[in-house]
This record gives sequence, C-alpha cells and structure tokens, in this order.
Amino acid sequence: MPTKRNSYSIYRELNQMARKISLLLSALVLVVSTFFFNVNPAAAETVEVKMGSDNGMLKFVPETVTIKSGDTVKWENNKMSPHNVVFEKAADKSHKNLVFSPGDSYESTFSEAGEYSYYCEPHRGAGMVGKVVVQ
Ligand SMILES: [Cu+2]
Repeated sequence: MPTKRNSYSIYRELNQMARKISLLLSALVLVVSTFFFNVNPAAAETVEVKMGSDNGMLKFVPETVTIKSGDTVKWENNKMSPHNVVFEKAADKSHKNLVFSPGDSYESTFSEAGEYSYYCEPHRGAGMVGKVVVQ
C-alpha cells in the first residue's frame, strides 16, 4: 500500500517541519527580547535608604541619594523608630504613617527631575532630614 505509506511519511515530515518552525520561533523571541532588554539601559532602579543609622543615630542613611528619573527610593526602618517620611513640597511622595518595626518600608517613585527635601516628623528637631536628587 504505497499511498498509505506516503501519506504517513508526509505527515511525519510536516510534523518535523512544524517542530523546527516552533523551535526557530522561540529562539527568535528569545533573541528579540534580549535585544530589547539590552537597548534599554534606563531600566528603573530602586535605591534604599535606612531610617536610623546602624549605630543608633537619628539619621537617614544616606542622607542624600541621587537617582534617575523613573527610579524608586525605598526607605527601610532600621533603628530608633518610629520614623516617617514627609516631603516639604511633594505631598504625594510622603509617607506620614509611622513605622515601628525594623524592616517596615515605604517606596516612592520619582519621575520628574529636581531636588526633593524631606524629614522624619518625630525627629526633625534632631536633624533627621534627607534629600532625593532626581536627574
Ligand atoms: Cu525618625
């Protein structure tokens, strides 16, 4: 029965071809996504600021961070709590609710260049102030 064998081998060939095409496609997707990842060096970053220094000072560490537009600042509670983060001129970036437990954190993302001064409400008088410089 030559016709039966022929249709079977055609089916097998098509099957193999489909497999090759799907392999090729997934390889292509990988290459294209790698390309996009590489040509986008402006991938947003998150910069951490400790609330309260390791040696128990009422400070933000570091006091000034310089970031790029689109980056995020994460304030993490460290020592001498409670703390909070209040911006002088950017209320939408403020986190007024106090943190008490080590490891508690806030995040704000900055999309516009400028200098953003902030302070910790309970410890402002003690000099617990900071600044975010967005380039
Ligand atoms: Cu504080």
